[in-house]
Amino acid sequence: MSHFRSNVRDVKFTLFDLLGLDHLLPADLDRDTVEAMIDEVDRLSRNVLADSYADGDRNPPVFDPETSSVRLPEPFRQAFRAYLDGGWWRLDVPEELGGTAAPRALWWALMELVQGANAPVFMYSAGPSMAGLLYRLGTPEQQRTARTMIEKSWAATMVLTEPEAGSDVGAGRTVARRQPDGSWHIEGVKRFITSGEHDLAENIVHFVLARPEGAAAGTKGLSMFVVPKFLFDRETGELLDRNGVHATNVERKMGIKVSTTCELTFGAKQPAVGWLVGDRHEGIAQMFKVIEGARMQVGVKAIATLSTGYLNARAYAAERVQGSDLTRRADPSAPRVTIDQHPDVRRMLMLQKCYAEGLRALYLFTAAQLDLGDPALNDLLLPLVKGVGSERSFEMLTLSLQTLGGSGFLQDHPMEQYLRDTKIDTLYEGTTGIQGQDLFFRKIARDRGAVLDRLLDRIDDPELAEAVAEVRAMTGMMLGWDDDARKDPAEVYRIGAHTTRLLLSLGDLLVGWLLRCQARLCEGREDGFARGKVAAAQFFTATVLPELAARRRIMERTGPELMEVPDDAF
Ligand code: ST9
Ligand code: FAD
Repeated sequence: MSHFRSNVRDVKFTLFDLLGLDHLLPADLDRDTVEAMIDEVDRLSRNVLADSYADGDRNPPVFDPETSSVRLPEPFRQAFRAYLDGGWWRLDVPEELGGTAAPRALWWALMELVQGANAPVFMYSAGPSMAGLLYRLGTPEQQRTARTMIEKSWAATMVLTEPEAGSDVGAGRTVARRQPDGSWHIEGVKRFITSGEHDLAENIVHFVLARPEGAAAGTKGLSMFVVPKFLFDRETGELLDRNGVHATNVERKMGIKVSTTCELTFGAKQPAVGWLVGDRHEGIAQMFKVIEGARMQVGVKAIATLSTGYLNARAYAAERVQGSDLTRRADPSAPRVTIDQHPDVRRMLMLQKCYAEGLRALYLFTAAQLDLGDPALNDLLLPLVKGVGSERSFEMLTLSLQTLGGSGFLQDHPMEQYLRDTKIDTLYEGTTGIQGQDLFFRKIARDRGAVLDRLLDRIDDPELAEAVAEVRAMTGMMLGWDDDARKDPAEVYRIGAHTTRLLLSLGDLLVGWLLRCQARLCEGREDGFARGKVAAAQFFTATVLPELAARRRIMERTGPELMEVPDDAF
């Protein structure tokens, strides 16, 4: 039995009934075709992709420091190959490179299924998407390289982090020295690079941030280079010499063990030759095009795992018999019931359902903004998909495990691996702390809340009026502190103490809103799916949204105390 339990019905309901995907399809795609695509990716995910999920955890890749090479386990290789052969990556690639035009919402819906089954398959298969980016940003010669990457199924990485430059990417020390032939030599050590070394493709193209000699400090002085593992003939794509970038370590991790996380050393033994992307020094802006995609990917990964975690918990709770009905708790002769009859278990299940389905609606709504031509709203929502998606999914997966009691702690069930594999989602691609700052300083304060107001104005549900008012009060307060900080810089600490709280609160409001929109579409229907939508919206409105008032009061009472606590008092 596959560990992966998908919720295709909810995916289709959200895409078509909630978001009206029918109206966003290109001429050559109709609803039947899209539904068939979802069904096919679902089949692939539940079977071939899910089959190697546990094996990749128990038998992780083996690193040979002598040759700086990595061997991946065979079952995972099969899953990866099956995914690549399916050609689904074409939906994320420009048509000029053999791609297929498709709505972003459909792409991410399909990638929810892939990632719920085996997220590292998707992570290793970033090559075509990165080739697409190189095609859009690159020189004509780099556009040819992009074609080669696709034709030869080369892999790709995003290379930012260094030992002293994690959240603070601008602290990076890796340097780039220009060569007379127009190429660059990269020197430095990068850390934590996903898919930095493996044997799934004949070549790996690293997209690297490095600082040209003499360039400014900070992120604005960084440029983006493509640095291949093997040099190649730019006309034919034929592999030439090994380039001077080598994996010098592969980390041992808590989860996503089959995904290699590498230290990459550039230019230690021989030059690591690279080319400036687009022949323009716009590295951080170029890399953020990748980061935006990867933040979406990470949020969807977490939400996908919560969904399968919840569905596994629900199935277990419907079968596990323990205890009697609460009304007969003092009667030892009362019949034993399945645990899903206990109010406390129902509380856990309903909360998981609310977040799993509400966050699915949130990421699909976010993706659909690109299809609808509203990139500013997509920008505002991205830190929520990544930050709230990962935090709430991890939190809710602890309830999925809890639902199984002691059995949840065992490797007989996927829950413990889900939890270990999902923890990373609150960390990489910008920690939750960074997402909160991105949301407030970049996405709200810069336009004085204009895009946020536009979104909040759409929430015209009277049942949510109070929750909307709480969020408006929170952002109003923080914008006020932002103004005050112009005179007294220390006022910004008050903002910094609440950016994560705002992130989670706005996330809860949007989850509540989307659940209620779904429920409205189901009113009057008697089937279980529809009743579930109505029940979820009621439960979330009644039990989660009232917390926003307390959070707003906490903010109001914030003074400078936290920063005044002496360091040795912690
Ligand atoms: C990582 C990978 O963790 C983990 C998972 C890998 C999975 C597989 C890999 C491949 C998957 C790929 C799939 C999709 C592929 C798609 C490809 C193609 C489409 N939005 O505020 P400032 C820019 S990787 C847009 O002053 P600081 C902007 O240009 C490691 N742009 O920042 C801005 O200039 P301006 C991930 C943004 O104080 C400039 O940056 N590491 C945004 O200098 C400077 O901005 C991290 O994520 C934005 N939201 O630096 C680092 N924000 O203002 C986290 C900034 O003029 N740290 N820019 O427009 C941060 O994000 C920091 O806040 C910082 C601060 C570095 C930006
Ligand atoms: P730090 O930046 O040291 O953060 C530590 C804590 O301090 C966090 O809680 C953070 O929120 C907080 N913090 C830091 N700065 C601030 C601030 N200014 N304000 C408030 N709080 C702050 N990187 C790549 O380039 N490519 C990859 O492919 C890649 N893959 C990864 C895979 C794995 C498994 C891991 C673990 C990491 C990967 N990373 C990758 C790196 C990842 O993006 C960083 O780990 C992440 O950005 C955080 O940096 P850090 O670990 O140095 O933590």
